[in-house]
Amino acid sequence: MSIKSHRFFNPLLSLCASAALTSAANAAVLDLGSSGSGTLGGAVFSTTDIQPTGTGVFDPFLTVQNSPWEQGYNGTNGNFDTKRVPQWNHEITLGDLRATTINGNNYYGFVVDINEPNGGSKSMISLDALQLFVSPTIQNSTSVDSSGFFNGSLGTKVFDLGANQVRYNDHQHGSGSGDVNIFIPVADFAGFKSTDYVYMFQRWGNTDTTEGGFEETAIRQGFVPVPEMGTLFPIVGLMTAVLSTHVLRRRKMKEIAALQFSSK
Ligand SMILES: [Ca+2]
Ligand SMILES: [Ca+2]
Ligand SMILES: [Ca+2]
Repeated sequence: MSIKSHRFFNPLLSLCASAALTSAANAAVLDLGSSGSGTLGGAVFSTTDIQPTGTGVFDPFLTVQNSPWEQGYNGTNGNFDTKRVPQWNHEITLGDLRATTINGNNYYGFVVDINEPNGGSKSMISLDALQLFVSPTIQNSTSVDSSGFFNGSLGTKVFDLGANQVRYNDHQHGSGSGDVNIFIPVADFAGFKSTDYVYMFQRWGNTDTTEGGFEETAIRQGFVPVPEMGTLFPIVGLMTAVLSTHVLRRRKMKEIAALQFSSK
């Protein structure tokens, strides 16, 4: 899959530089370090330490934990290494997701609270598989390959990290705040209904082992796109409206950038 830098992140080139991108013949590794960002297969990954909701409550729909590696998806059958079923590991629907606009592109955002031991080599963790499926019906599969890796279907696959990996160095303290944002293009979900179920499968720890507490994933609350002022004022003040839209968009992008890359 292709790797490309994202213009949205240009103001933080120093951060991007810390996210080392290496590419092999069939796989790419996005190393976020403890503060970085990048794009893999159309998905944007970035580090964060902000709370994923305005209320400060972390509300995961996917919880996995095992060592030295772990996998699971947000079903309610307790398959694989899922934990705290069903309260914090359960189905979600497409209508539950919230869109975030980054550099003019719309993404559905997720935030992962990683819980690895701080310090030493154990703070490293790798995301070695990430797949998203959409289905009008509840799905359940425990199909695995010879390595024990899930290889089943949970409906229509709309995103697959493939052989690529994301690495992260967990320097956050405990649980309850985000570590890594995952932004999946909204376009990947085109044609599905808001009532359709969305399944996210994750496998961690095959490159950098998993230890410590849960890896928990929640829906990232989105940002309301700035409306076209011209549609609000169709006749009067058209030029003013265009200028206002430009100013508002720049302001919104600054807000997003500040939230995404708030200092640790
Ligand atoms: Ca954490
Ligand atoms: Ca680790
Ligand atoms: Ca862990």
